[in-house]
Amino acid sequence: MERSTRSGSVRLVGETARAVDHATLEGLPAREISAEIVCSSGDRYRDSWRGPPIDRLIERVEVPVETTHLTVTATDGFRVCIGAIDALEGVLATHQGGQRLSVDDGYPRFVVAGLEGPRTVKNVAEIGTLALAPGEDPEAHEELRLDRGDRSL
Ligand SMILES: Nc1nc2c(c(=O)[nH]1)N[C@H]1C(S)=C(S)[C@@H](COP(=O)(O)O)O[C@H]1N2
Ligand SMILES: [Mo]
Repeated sequence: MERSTRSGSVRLVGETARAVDHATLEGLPAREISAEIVCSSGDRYRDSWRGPPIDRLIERVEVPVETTHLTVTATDGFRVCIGAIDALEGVLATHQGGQRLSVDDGYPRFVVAGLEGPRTVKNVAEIGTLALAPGEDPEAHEELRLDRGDRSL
């Protein structure tokens, strides 16, 4: 599988759906945030992340008014479910520390300041909206443990 080129796209799914290809992503107004990535193994590093803001991206589709959470799914099936208010503060990073991310580095990567490292989704393929009932568990909509031996989550 070719992983070094940015030939993919990111699907936005609300009431309507739309794909934004990687070339388009590069040309959108970007926001830079500083976020600390903390892995549950104890490793941590702080870096700057720049890319199109999630709030501006998702407004390219019709967002249901009942939306409480956003799901962010990667090409490898990894998925997080984040409260919409927090998720909208994030970026779909195309750059890390001023350097353009490669697909092997996780391009494009969902990052929110304060979000735990394991929930910063690399190689985002889809951003969707979800309306959860009060008391419903967002983690039931996540896929953090892929069938891989090298995971330290
Ligand atoms: N698509 C995808 N994103 C992912 C993961 C993954 O397996 N697939 N692992 C997560 C975990 S557990 C961690 S700790 C961080 C690791 O990020 P790093 O390589 O920049 O340290 O990526 C997160 N994002
Ligand atoms: Mo991790």
